[in-house]
Amino acid sequence: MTKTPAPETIDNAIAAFRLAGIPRSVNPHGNGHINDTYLVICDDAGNEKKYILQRMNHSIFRNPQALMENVAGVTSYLQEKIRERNGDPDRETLSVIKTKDGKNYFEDSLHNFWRFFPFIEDTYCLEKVENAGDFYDCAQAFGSFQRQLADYPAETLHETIPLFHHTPSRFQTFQKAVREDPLGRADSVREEINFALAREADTHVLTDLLEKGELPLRVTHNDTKLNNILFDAVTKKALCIIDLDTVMPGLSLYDFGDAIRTGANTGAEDETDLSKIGLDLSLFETFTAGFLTGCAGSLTPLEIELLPMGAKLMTYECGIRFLADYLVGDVYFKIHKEHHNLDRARTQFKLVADMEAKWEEMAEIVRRLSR
Ligand code: ADP
Ligand code: GN1
Ligand code: MG
Repeated sequence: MTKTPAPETIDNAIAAFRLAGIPRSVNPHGNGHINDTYLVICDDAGNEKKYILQRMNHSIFRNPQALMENVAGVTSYLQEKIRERNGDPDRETLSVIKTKDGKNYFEDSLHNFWRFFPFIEDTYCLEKVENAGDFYDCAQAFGSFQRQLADYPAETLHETIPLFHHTPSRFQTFQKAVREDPLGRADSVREEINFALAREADTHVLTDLLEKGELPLRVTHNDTKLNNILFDAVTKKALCIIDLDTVMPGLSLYDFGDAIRTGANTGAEDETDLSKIGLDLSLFETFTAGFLTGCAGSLTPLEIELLPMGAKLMTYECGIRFLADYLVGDVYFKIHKEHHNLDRARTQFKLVADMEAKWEEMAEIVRRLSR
């Protein structure tokens, strides 16, 4: 992908879609690490109409067409479920806007891939948990997202990023980055590298159980960070789960773990003062309770027992992904300052260490809530 698309490239993309009104402004929007997201405001006979335009990151998502088939399939399926329970399908899930020639994405002459969603009005998303109630809601929403997709035809889903949460493969990629060390950065981060290497045995705990058939493969979101959920500005309730690019078969523990990694951390993902980073046990408990309710009895006893492991492994995996990206020159995650990925890796490892220190308490919380 080229760095920032030229304004005429963006205009060209906008012109390809069926929108209501005349586009008046286009501005970068949100804090995602992967796609380029813009808020497009149109004037529709005096009324403002807002849209989300995204340039998909096709160096990460190698097959944008397959990805959009997943997103279109999952969103229309969810819309149907929402209609059945008399909800609002225009607000409780995304919908894909078609191009003028009826496709759900547009490829321009520079091989950029673009898509449009209606902007869901009167919503906000959280970068940090502000109160426990929000986090409980979020947990319930992610749990019920998974439950709603339980009978989705999983065989029709394309694997948009192969081995996305296969931690042993992530570990191999990390080892390769350390070995090759193309920027000569490894010596300056030995402590972090050693922290990661010392935990190799953990990397295959979940995948081993999956391979042995002891953990069920489900349709999961796989990127359940806090800012991938929109809250309703009026009711303050979790409204809509977004960022559906990685909806694929996966483990429930991935969705649980990634949300704990982002929401139950006492500090931000890129906090440089590591004394601010730790696991908030009370938020861990809140999220666990909400997730169990959202999953409505669908988790197996082994899945429940392994919830702390899901939290630790997703945090660890994200840490080795950030550190590997730092070592190879920041080619995957968007960075906004020098060493950003290193800062991010450090918070993840600090959080892993804190989870290890609080392991028994985490296990006890899960036991208590599942009795
Ligand atoms: P990325 O994959 O880069 O994380 P996202 O799809 O998560 O991209 O979008 C980035 C941000 O844009 C979200 O965190 C959210 O703030 C905002 N956003 C995305 N889609 C919508 C939408 N349909 N309505 C309102 N806000 C949205
Ligand atoms: C990315 O797209 P975004 O910002 O919601 C990444 C996740 C990481 C996360 C770390 C497709 O999520 O896997 O956990 O950054 N998404 C992809 O913040 O790689
Ligand atoms: Mg996102």
